[in-house]
Amino acid sequence: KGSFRAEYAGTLFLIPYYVGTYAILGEPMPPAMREGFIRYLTSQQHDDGGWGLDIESKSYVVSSVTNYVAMRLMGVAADDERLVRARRWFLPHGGGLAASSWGKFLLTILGLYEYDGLNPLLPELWLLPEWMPLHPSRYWVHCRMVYLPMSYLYGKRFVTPQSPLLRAIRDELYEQPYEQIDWKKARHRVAPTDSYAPYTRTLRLGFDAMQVYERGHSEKLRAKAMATVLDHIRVEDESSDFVCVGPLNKVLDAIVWHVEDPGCERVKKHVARMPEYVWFGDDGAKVKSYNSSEVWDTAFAVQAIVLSGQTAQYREALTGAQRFLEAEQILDDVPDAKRHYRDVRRGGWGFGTRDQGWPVSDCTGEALKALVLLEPLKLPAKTVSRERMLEGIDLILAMQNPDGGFATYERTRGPKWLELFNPSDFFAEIMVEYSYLECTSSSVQALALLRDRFPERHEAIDASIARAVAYWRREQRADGSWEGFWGVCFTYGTWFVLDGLRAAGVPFDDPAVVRAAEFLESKQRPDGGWSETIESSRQRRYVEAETSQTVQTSWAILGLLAAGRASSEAVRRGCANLRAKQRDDGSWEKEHVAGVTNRNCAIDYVSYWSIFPVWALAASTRGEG
Ligand code: LAN
Repeated sequence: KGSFRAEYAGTLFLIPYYVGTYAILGEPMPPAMREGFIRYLTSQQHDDGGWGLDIESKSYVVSSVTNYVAMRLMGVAADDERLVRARRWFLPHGGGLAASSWGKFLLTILGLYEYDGLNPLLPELWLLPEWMPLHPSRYWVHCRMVYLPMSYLYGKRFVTPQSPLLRAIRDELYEQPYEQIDWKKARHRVAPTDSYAPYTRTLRLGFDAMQVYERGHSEKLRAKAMATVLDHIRVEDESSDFVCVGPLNKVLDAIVWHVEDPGCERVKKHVARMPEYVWFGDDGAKVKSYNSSEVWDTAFAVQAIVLSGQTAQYREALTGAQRFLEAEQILDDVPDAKRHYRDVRRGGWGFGTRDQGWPVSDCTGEALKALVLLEPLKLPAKTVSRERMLEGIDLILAMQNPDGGFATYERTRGPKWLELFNPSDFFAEIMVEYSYLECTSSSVQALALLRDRFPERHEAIDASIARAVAYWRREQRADGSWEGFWGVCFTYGTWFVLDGLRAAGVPFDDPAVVRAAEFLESKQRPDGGWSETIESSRQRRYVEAETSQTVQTSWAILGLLAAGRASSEAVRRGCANLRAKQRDDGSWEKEHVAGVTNRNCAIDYVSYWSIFPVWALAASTRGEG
């Protein structure tokens, strides 16, 4: 393909959904996957017997109970030492009754928990008038697309036929006999370990009201809602070639079609693309939180290599990268887009591959940047035409929020207070799109880079950049930093915004830039490195790891370069730190995860340990960023 392909993993709550889906569909799991999942889960089990939400978190009831079920479904015996230890941890923590909601849902469709113990997930929400903030079309796509098939399965009260194995597992998940459980009491119950974003009173009241509705709901309305939901599922599946926006809605959609028509063509198409989400590594197999990270990784790798000046040596790799990026631009729109609440997608790039079909503002920006950087090399590969570049620019321009920032997939469609209804337990800020500092930076950088080519867009681009700069100024914190959302954390955010400000032409002596550079310098450690862990994102304050971290050190250097401090002592010492840590084969050791999602869940971008130190060293040698 020509892409840079790297591991992309980190979460520990997705394997059970995969294993459970194979079981529900009655599809045999590929043996290598089964063996790999077991090996990986074994390596990730904590000493206390539990599993974390992700590879850097303490034990969560949700992951412990559902990974336990996954191990059982894959053939591990209940008296296996690993599973005995797991039960010893999760039973006193409440077992299935205290798992967070996405875990309870999986247990329910497997027949290991009762619908009476779930809060309602009403398909009828889709029939609300569209102007209402609670209408699901206003939610963030990841939230919207997960609850879409969940509401269908809830509406059907779907439970997979029970087997002796499932019956046995059921009795292993609770301290009390299954028949004696008071399900209604478990509805709002979540273990403190799992409750990063606790249910608000508003949400509990909302759920209780929906419960009342559910008792007397009209079957006619339900049927209409189910048909609407199914139609949105169909369009998501077809317009993403059955890849879907993420792994969870992909497998849930597969189950929906199985319920509609077991063994039908759509189920087969889903199953055929399930392995795409699985990464096979030395430590076993894991479910990635995206089908691929190739556009993102490739765009970054290109920028690092081109800056290093070693373009002759890596001509072949760069040619492949150009071919790949050209081929991955999305060139069509979703049919009947408006009716399915889809924006224009033509001209954009997604995070992974084109067929997934969901452009992201910053992925579009980084892909355009990389392609522009490659142009002078005159590589023997196709590149995007002027018209297609303009489509990319227009897509970015159309994605800007009224506050001047850029969100991920769509402009913000709902009010912030919808967050009061966040039912996910372990994610914060999941309900609607927000403006993100980082997405804004990549978007602005692409606009600035391409401005001169498109006189017909000068006015629009200049206005857009000015609004973005105003947004960044408002978001700067008192200590001079910016808080990142998709990477760990203040280092990530500060680097991105400084790069964006430079692209926007804000001078180095601008007070915002000076304060940010001083912030970064103040956080440099005695060994010349920088350090942050995901606790920064979780606790929303700067938390350092025990040692300097290669990726944060690289970002801090890049930030300082973007602030005009190429010849500073801080940059010199930072680079010395990176050089000292480079291994003989040229690589850097992997350390703490550098990526995060929704403030709480670690996302492991493994390419970052090769891309960013090279980028930082290359840029500092040239005095750039
Ligand atoms: C991603 C991965 C890429 C990421 C960047 C492009 C890096 C970012 O700048 C914008 C947001 C985006 C596209 C993003 C959004 C949230 C995702 C999809 C993730 C962090 C990967 C996993 C996360 C998802 C919500 C995790 C929860 C799992 C589900 C199955 C819903």
